Parts: sequence; structure tokens; C-alpha cells
Amino acid sequence: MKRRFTQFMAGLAAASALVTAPVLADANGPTSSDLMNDAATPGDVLSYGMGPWQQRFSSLDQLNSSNVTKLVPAFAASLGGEKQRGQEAQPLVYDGTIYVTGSYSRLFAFDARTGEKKWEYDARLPDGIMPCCDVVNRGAAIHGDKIIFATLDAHLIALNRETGKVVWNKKTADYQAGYSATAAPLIVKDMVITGNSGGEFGIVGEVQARSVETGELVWTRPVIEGHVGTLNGQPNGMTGKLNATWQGDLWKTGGGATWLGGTYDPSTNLLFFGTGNPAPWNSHLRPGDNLYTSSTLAIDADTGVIKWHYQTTPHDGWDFDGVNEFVPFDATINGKAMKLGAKADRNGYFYVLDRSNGKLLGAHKFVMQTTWADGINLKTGRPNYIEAGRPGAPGSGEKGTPVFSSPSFLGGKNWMPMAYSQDTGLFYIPSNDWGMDIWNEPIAYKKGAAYLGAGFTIKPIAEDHIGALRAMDPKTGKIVWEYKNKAPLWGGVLTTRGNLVFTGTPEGYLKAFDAKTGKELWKFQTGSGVVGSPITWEQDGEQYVAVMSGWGGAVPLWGGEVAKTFKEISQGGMLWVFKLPR
Ligand SMILES: [Ca+2]
Ligand SMILES: [Ca+2]
Repeated sequence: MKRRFTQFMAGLAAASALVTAPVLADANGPTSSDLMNDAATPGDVLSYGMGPWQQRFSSLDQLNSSNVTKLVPAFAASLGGEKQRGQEAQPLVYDGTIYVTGSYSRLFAFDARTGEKKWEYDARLPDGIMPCCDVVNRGAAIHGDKIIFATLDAHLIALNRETGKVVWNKKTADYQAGYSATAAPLIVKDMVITGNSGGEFGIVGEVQARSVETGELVWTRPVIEGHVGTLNGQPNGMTGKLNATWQGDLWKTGGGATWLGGTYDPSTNLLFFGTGNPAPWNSHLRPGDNLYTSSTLAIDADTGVIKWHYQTTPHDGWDFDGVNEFVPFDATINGKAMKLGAKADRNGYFYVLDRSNGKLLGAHKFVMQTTWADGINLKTGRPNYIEAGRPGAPGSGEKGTPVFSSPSFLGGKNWMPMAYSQDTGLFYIPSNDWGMDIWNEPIAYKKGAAYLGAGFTIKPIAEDHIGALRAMDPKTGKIVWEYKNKAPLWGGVLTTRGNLVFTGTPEGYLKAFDAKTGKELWKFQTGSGVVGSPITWEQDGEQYVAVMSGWGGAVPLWGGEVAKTFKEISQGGMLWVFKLPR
């Protein structure tokens, strides 16, 4: 698997009836306050996650669990070209246009009524880009007259959304040092907020805020202790305390990539960013907790100052990479209204925190097996580590003792976003049950080279499935229902007031389930694996659903024995749009 890695890197408004007037687009386009209100305006999809909380919940119910069996394609649109591979994007819909990003850093505008292409932008990528896990992109952001996305060579590009012409183009990091970018940007208070990718190359994770108008930096916040943030070009305090949880100079190449982007809670003015694995993977080379890797950080949106942190895997030794999205939600617990947030971590545990202060309130296993820890201590917030579950230290030039670990490094849940229903009160988690043999090896940092110090082989752990879509009750930690899938699930989830949950499968299906029971109600074969995130919106009095189809992402690159479950899947690159017949 290491050989392949090296080869690859070389290269509620209308709650019950659709009676809303047609959305009249402002000549200048969506404002930052329109973006904050996105979840309450079902006539458009302005943001990744359908609102700053990214709950992926729609108030639309014209399409529902009694009529979804009649859902049919309205049209499809090809991304074309010779470039296929993973299509992990979530489309946006505004003013009669569907905007969607494609593999190889491309952005497309399609007519939302006919599927005709309006324009296409192809970023010119240098030869030496080093994406770890396929040439994917997860979506764009829209604001005013601009549409903005990140590219594999670590640039952020704003285009005019009518013409596709470049307005500004900023380098966010040095791709030759292993940095890249794949996440959808988040827009808050006229700032574009982004993270960075490259955790397998000894990069330093960072969150950046830039002016949406000019692309100029407002603030930066590196997430590894010892590094210093900036505000308006001036130093703005050190992250953590130098050498408190890192020895020597290791913090300089400490990892913690913020590669999935973040969520935002207007009520606390906090941004929530997950941080990736510490570098290198070989944990014996870096004693300490290695803050703030494998954590959730709450960051003041105005200044970039860290307000609280919660580390899910202190001293991560398995690439558990706690980058998963932290989704704010409100719930009443023991009679008290609480501001909460939840995260389904790569490490196999589902965490519920008080989002105002980061206090841990619940931690529940959502996968079949966790060999590395036996639960989470709610008092200390730390995992109950099983020491024998950590791969051994290498001797001089020798491999360390291998261990079998579950989940595998690809996680109980990876990048693919979960959804939260305000009706059922359940989170719908796209998860995977798999393990790996993992061992440590000696490694030294070299700019632009893989910095793992580990090898691995991924394996299934169940006869009948790897993927499992699970409905988690965040109050009790109970799995209310589950749908098992043969191949690993790698796409995002959508839930609606119509008692529906949608997600895609590598086998090529977009599927709809009953949100309360998990009963499979509908499926459609899209022709390639579905690893994108579905959306829904209302247009001309009808409810539409859209999803990208195109097999790829990390799984086919790293699959090991798991690859047997999906070896017949063809690549693709199609936008599929569905609605009920008139
Ligand atoms: Ca909206
Ligand atoms: Ca990683």
C-alpha cells in the first residue's frame, strides 16, 4: 500500500406546502446574512451542508416517505472530458443555476431547469501536486456575484458566477511542501474561511480567513502549539504553549491538517474545525498529547483565537485524524435547553459536546468494534486506551510489532458528512466497519515526501458488509436503525421533513430510506459509484433532489483486501437531478 501511495502522490419557510413565491435573486447575489439563513430558505441551496450548522436537513415535504417510490430523473449532466475519478462534491443551487465542483479542480454551472451547461472553469494544475487521497473537491461557496472554491495546488479562486471568469486567485499554501485543498469554503461575515490538506506530508494545519471581496488575509490560526497566528497582518498570539505537548522541534512539522473545512454557529460566533492526525503516524517518535491534532477547535470568527478545544484521540497512533465535521444542534436535556454539537469521529466514537464551552456530555461507539479504546471517560474526556491496541515501536531500521486495529485508518466515518433531522432528533451517520494490520517504521521528515513511518493493510471485519448507515440518538447513544451496505459507504447524507434520508453507494445507487425506521424505499442506479452529497430544493412549485455520481476517493486507492467489494465499479462524472412526475 505504501508503494501505491508513493506512486499516486507523484502524479422552514415552506414547511408543509410549497406556497412560497419564486425566489427572486438579488441583482448582487446572496449576502452573508442570506447564507446564515440558508436552512430556512428551501428555494435555494447556498452553502455546503445547507446552512452554517451543516445539518443537511430540509424543511421540504412535498416529496415524502409515501410518494418517494415515484421519484424519477428530471435530467442529468456530464462533467465530460477525460478526467473522471472521485466526484465528492455537493452542488449549490441559486437563481436558476446549479453550481458543482468536479475532480481535478473544476467548477461547472448548469441550468437548473434543463441541465444545459452555462460555463466551466478548469484550474490549471501543476504536475507536482500531492493529494493523498484522490483528486477530489467537495464543493464551492457562493457570495454576491462570486463563486469560490479551493484547488488541489492549495489555491483559493473566486470566479464571477455569471461568467466563470476569475475575479481573484490566491495561493493559500505551498503545494511543493505537500499542501493541497479539497474542502468547500465556508463564508462568514464577508470572510472566506478555509482549512488545508496535507497531513501525510508533515505540513502544519491552519485555518485562514480572507476577505470575500479581495481574497486578502484577515486572520490565520495554525493549529499546532508553538505556531503564531495573525490578525490584519500582525502577530496575534501563539497557539497553545510551546513544547507543552510536543518534544523538541517536532511541532514544526506536526500535521493537524484542517482538511475538511468547518461549521459555524452564529449564536456563539464560533467556528468549529476538526484537525487531522499528528505527523508522523508513528506515535513513538512524538511523545505527548500532540495538541491540537485529532481535535475539534472552537475559534472566534472575528479574531481567529481558539476559545476551546476537545481532543478525541490524544497521541493518535492510527491516523484517526479527528477532522470530522462538528454539527451544532439544539436539544432539551433533563428539562434544560442546551446548545450542543456532535461529531462522529474517525476513531469510532460519536461525541456530544456543549458547544459554548467544549464540555463533553456523551460519547458512544457507533461502529462494530474499537480495538484501541474501551470507551471514553466522561469525567476526564479521555479515551480508556487499550495499550495492546497501539502498534509497537520500531527498532533500529526494523519494523515495529504489527497490531490489528479497528476501525481502520479510513475511519469509522471519514469525510462524508452526516445529517441531523430536526423532526426525528436523530443523526444519520455514514459509517464503515473495517480494520487494518498496522505497523510502525523509522521515518525522518523531508519536505514534500510522505511522512508516515507506518505501513498498513485494510481488511473487512464482517461477512455481509463494510458500509453501514446508522441512525444515532444523540441523547441516549442508541443506534435506532442501521442499513448495511456491501461496499464501504463514502457519500454524504441528506434528511428531510418528508421523513426521508438519502445517501449514495459505491455500487452506483442513490437510495432513500424512511427516516424513522430505516426501511429502504427507493433506489436509482446512476451508472457509477455515488460518493457525493445529495441536496434538495424547491423550484417552480416542485421539489428536486440532486447528487453527483462518479466513483473514486480514498477507498479505491487504499482498499487492501477491501477492494474486492468494489472492483467492478466503473468511473464516471455525472450530475443527476430528480423530481416527482407532474
Ligand atoms: Ca436555502
Ligand atoms: Ca490523515
